[in-house]
Amino acid sequence: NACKLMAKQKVALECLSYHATASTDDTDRLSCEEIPTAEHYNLYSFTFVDFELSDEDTCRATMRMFLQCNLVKQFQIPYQVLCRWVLSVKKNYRPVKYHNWRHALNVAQTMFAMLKTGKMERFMTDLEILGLLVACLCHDLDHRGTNNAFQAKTESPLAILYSTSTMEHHHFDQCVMILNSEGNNIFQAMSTDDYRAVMRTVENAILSTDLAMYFKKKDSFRELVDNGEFDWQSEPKKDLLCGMMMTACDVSAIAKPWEVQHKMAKLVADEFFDQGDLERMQLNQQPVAMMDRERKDELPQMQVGFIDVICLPLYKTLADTFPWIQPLYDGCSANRSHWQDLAEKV
Ligand code: 5BB
Ligand code: ZN
Repeated sequence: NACKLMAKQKVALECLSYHATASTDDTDRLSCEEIPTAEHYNLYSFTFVDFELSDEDTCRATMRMFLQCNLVKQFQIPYQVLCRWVLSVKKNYRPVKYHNWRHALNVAQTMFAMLKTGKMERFMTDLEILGLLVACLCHDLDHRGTNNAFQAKTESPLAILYSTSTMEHHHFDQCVMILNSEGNNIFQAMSTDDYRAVMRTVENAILSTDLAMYFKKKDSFRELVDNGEFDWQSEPKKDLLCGMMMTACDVSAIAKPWEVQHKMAKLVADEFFDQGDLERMQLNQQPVAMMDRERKDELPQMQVGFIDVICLPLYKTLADTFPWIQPLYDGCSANRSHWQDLAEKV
């Protein structure tokens, strides 16, 4: 209909006016550099932290994950194209407080650690591993620091275009847009069948990062695990597993060592508070507690709620079938007692 077309035009104009892909200079520089080892960046560990890495190092660490999974050889990804793609993805994150490029890198690194150290790569084909890493790096592209509810309330062009999972559909669109940009298609050497399959994996994985999707699917995942499922190969089961892994990686800041979790939670809170300010100013609305900077004191209690309702149950279910990812459960559980202590002080 006409309204949808106009929204599409508006979104398209926004995209076009934005300089989307990496420069030749940056691409040449990254492609000439030596890539330090996975151990150098602590990539195999669930305690990986990005704080000390330079922007260049975040790109080199990303390159290392693709090399370490042998994806460059396996899918004949031209090295220069991979470099340009990584830089383009980084460039299409906005400098918001939490949902920025560093968050994307952290999510991808947790996926890498789950696959390798968590020994979950045995359940995945190489094509699925490639799709999952790409999805993690792209899953919050062009995030504006505001959530789906905000898009709906402000009737943003994106919300008119996609009434549900608004931002997640946009993140996937941005991912496709980068891949379709000159010199950025890391999937260019693949057969049509592989191309279709990897895009399916990427789309399912990115759309699964809508927390609403997680709530819709978590019970059927728990049921499979309770029935002792060990064969994850059928398409619906694989999609479900990939979706749960994406959520586990997306919220994995909650399982980091306490000092790191404390800092990350402050970034999450600051981004929420900025949205709360926008709601006050633009919509003349009282924000919910989570977005109200006058209610900072309730943050520890909210983190305990977040851990109890979402994180611990998810990590528990996963660790019940995939015991090597227990460190995520343990890290999260340790942070719960820290937040609980702080909550009792107020
Ligand atoms: C989460 C679900 N939401 C729809 C309502 C609020 N809850 S919550 O009560 O579990 C909650 C989660 C409340 C406060 C929170 O952070 C305060 C700093 C959080 C929280 N969410 N805490 C975190 O450390 C992290 Br990580 C997150 C995830 C934030 C991204 C959520 C992305 C959703 C996109 C639609
Ligand atoms: Zn995310």
